Parts: sequence; structure tokens; C-alpha cells
Amino acid sequence: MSRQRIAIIGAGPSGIAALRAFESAERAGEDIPEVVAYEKQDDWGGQWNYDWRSGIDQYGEPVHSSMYRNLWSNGPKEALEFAEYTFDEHFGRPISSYPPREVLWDYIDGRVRTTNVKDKVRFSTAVRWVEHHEKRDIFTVTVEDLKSHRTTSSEFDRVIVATGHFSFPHVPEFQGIETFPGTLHHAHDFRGAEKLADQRVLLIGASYSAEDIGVQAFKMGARSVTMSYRSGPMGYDWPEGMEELPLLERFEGTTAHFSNGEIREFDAVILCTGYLHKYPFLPSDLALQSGNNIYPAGLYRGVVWQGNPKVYYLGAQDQWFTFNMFDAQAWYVRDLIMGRVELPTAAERAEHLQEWHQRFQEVGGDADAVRFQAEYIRDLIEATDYPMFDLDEVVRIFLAWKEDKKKNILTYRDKPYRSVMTGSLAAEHHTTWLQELDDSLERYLSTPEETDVEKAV
Ligand code: FAD
Ligand code: NA7
Repeated sequence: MSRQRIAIIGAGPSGIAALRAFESAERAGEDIPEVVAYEKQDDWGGQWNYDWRSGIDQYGEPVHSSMYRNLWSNGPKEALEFAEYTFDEHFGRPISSYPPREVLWDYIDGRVRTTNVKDKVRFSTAVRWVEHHEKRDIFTVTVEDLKSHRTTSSEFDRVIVATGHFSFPHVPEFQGIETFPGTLHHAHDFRGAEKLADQRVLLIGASYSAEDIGVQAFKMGARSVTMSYRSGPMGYDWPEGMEELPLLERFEGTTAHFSNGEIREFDAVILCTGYLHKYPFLPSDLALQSGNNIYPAGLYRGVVWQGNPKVYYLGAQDQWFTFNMFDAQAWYVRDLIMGRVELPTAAERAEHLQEWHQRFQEVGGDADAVRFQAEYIRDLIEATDYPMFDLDEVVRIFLAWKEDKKKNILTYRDKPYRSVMTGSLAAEHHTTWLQELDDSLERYLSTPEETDVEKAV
């Protein structure tokens, strides 16, 4: 049999996990398929590869990353740590539990920096179309080299979709919003809160983006921060100057009317209304259609496309766990592809899907959702040689994190957690999140003199 050819679309944390999974099998002496990854950005890291642009990038492509300059991890790093490459190994010493974006990019990159996997990535190359040929059971993948404008097609036996699902903003209509004269954009285009100083800011939505952009705006001196919820409030003990109101009903110029009859004036509005699953390079019979949830329909074990089991998705679920979940998925998909794990029949897969879908339907609340995702990951790891880790302890870390946020939404990022991989306790950072205004890797890893820390205060 000729060597299989595998296309990986996207080289964010999920695509890199797939590359790493094959590389580790190769290191163990196995013959691996020929793997080609396509990444439309000039470098890898996906969301963690910060782009100062918003809207359209230098090649005329939609900007991928929704991350902002001041972003720090929104959950403890101990919950996302790779089981086979720890933070201690990468940084050579304990670091704090909530590193800034650049530090996490460095960690993702560090795991594969010294391997040959970067050679397998075609950077600045956008996948334009994927077509499955029924008779020959192969895929044609058509890509554009964004630098040379050359379009080429190649054939593959299987396709791994790892393009993420937090890049295409969901932009609902609000009555009268076209009359709002202040600054107005979606969280996807938000790059930093500095210019919100002294502004009256409205964030529509009640999830991670609203919460974090809200506290960033507060930190940078916004005059007021209002967050508007549809289903229910986040309910944190917000500091003075921050508030939650029910759904926004309509705008009249700078005035916003809320469903409880309250009225406020705003200078800036940011829609934190989530993202769409969108795969413009896939025909509809291969494209996942889903809301942002932890068990998207049609994906056996969360990764195998039921409509064509030679198409796989990584990272398609809403995420409590992130990097280590992508690894568990990538290892499982690799083993399916390499024949180390047997793919059940379509009927068996449908039954499994139904069973897990039922379990997903019974999830009631966040703590349950975290446990569900932990069990999902356990099921994947048990089928592969990815190192099992203490998932129950990670669940406890997530639950403690949620308690920390309830206690104080402005200080939760200062708390250290213990790694389930190494047992080492995170360092206390030299500067609290609220006082730190320099989010760079250099500053993060520095050991500033006491006077510098005082200066930052
Ligand atoms: P992505 O990171 O989105 O990577 C997908 C890659 O596919 C990108 O590099 C993109 O350029 C490429 N691509 C897309 N389309 C094409 C195409 N047609 N052709 C070629 N390449 C393509 N997670 C955490 O663990 N902690 C956090 O604090 C955290 N904060 C977040 C904050 C924001 C604002 C957002 C949006 C997400 C955050 N996340 C966080 C979740 C984040 O999505 C994951 O950590 C992770 O980046 C997902 O990895 P991925 O590889 O699946 O997708
Ligand atoms: P999420 O987590 O998908 O949340 C989207 C939010 O937007 C959620 O609170 C929704 O309310 C709200 N929403 C959606 N449509 C509307 C309308 N029409 N009106 C009012 N509110 C609406 O997206 P985020 O951007 O917060 O987070 C995505 C990722 O980025 C996440 O993984 C983080 O790590 C960073 P609902 O609860 O559905 O009523």
C-alpha cells in the first residue's frame, strides 16, 4: 500500500497537536503517513499568534486571531498543560498560573521548536476548497499561496480540519444600532483597552469576551462598564463602575434602552456575542454546523465526521480544557489514521454519538460541563498512548478557579495552582494582574527590582 497522505488545515494549537502526534510516533520508530499542514498566517499558533490588524490582513484575507494585546490566560495554565511537555520543562522554573498571551505562544512553539515539524507546514497558504471524490475515495485540496498568488491542488487520503471556531464573529442586529455615533465593533476586532479610558462602555454578551474585555476596560480607566445579558447575568461581584443589565432592546443615538426599562448613554459599544462555526473551504456535506457547545452534533468521539470518517475535526467543541484536549484528540485521530485504533462501523458510531449526545443533553451547569469534558478526554486518552493525567484534579482546579472569580474578578489571576503533571506549585508573579501594564514575555520573565514593581503600582 502506498504511503497515506494527510492534509492538516490550520496550524494553531490543534493543528500543531496533530503534527506533534505524528512526530512522536515517528520518533518511536514507526512509519508515519506523509503529512502536509496548510496555515494561512505567516507563523503558527493560531489565536495565540497576535495580529495588530483587524478586519482584513496583509493578504486581503479575514484576520484570524481575536486576541488582544493585553490578553492573559483566562483560566489557570495548570488546566491546559500538555501532559508530555510541561511548563517547568519549557521555562526551567515555575511560572505563575495565568501567563499573558505571548508567554503561552512561546510554550506552544517551544514544544515543537526543536523538531522537524515546521518543515511540514506551508505557511501563508490558505485552503480554498476541499473536494471528496467518491469513486476513488480521495480528497483534492486546493490552496492559494498568498505570497505568490499561485493556486495549486493536491490529492490526500484524509483531511484534518483544525481551523478553530472563534474567528468569524456572530453579529446580531439591534434595533437602532445604526444610529449609534460612538465606536462600535465586535470583540473579534478588539485589540486593546487603552482607548477606552474615560469612556462609557457597553459590552453586549455575558460570556468570556464580555467578562474579560469588561475588566480590561475597567483596568484601563473606563468611566463606566455595562454588560448586557440575554440568558442570565454572569453574577460576579463587580467593582464600582461595572454593572450588568438585562438585554439591550434598542439604541437611539448614544442612548441605549434595556429590557428592564433602564436607560444609559454610551461612548463605545463592543458586541461580545460570540462566533460562528464557518468552514468556507468545505462543501456543505463535510462542513460542521453547530452552535458553540461541548458536543457538536455529527462528530463521533468529538472528532470523526460521521458523514465521511476520513474527515476529522480538532478543537471543534466549546472549550474548558484546551491544549491537552487538542492533544488527546490529535493522538486519537493519528491512531485511527495509522490503524492503531479500529474505527467502529457507521452504525456503532451512530449509537456512540447518540449515547454521548444524551449525556451532553443532561449536562446541567458549568461544573457538570467541566466534568463532561474531562470524561470525554479520558475516553480518548484511554484509547491511545498519550500520557494519562489526573483529570479529576484538573476538574477540581476548574471548580476552584470559578470560586476565585466569584470571590474577586479582579484578583483571581494572582492565585497560584499546582501542576497535575509535575506536582510543582506555580510561582507568585512579581506584579498583580491589576497593576501590570506591560504584557510582554520579557517583562513577565524578568525579576524586576522591588523599585520597578513599585513603579508599576
Ligand atoms: P485556532 O487557534 O483558531 O487556530 C486555527 C488556525 O487555522 C489559525 O492559525 C488560522 O490562521 C488557520 N486557518 C484558518 N482558516 C484557514 C484556511 N482556510 N487555510 C489555512 N489556514 C487556516 N484558550 C485558553 O486555553 N486560554 C485562554 O485564555 C483563551 N483565551 C482566548 C481568548 C480569545 C479572544 C479567543 C478567541 C480564544 C481563546 N482561547 C483560550 C481559546 C482558543 O481558541 C484556543 O486556546 C486555541 O487557540 C484553539 O486552537 P485551534 O488550533 O483549534 O484554533
Ligand atoms: P461565547 O462564549 O460563545 O458567548 C457568546 C455570548 O454572546 C453569550 O453570552 C450569548 O448569550 C451572547 N449573545 C449571542 N447572541 C446574542 C444576542 N443576539 N443578544 C445578546 N447576547 C447574545 O463567546 P465569547 O466571545 O464570550 O467567548 C468565545 C471564546 O473566546 C472563549 O472560548 C474564550 O476563551 C474567548 P447566551 O448565553 O447565548 O444567551
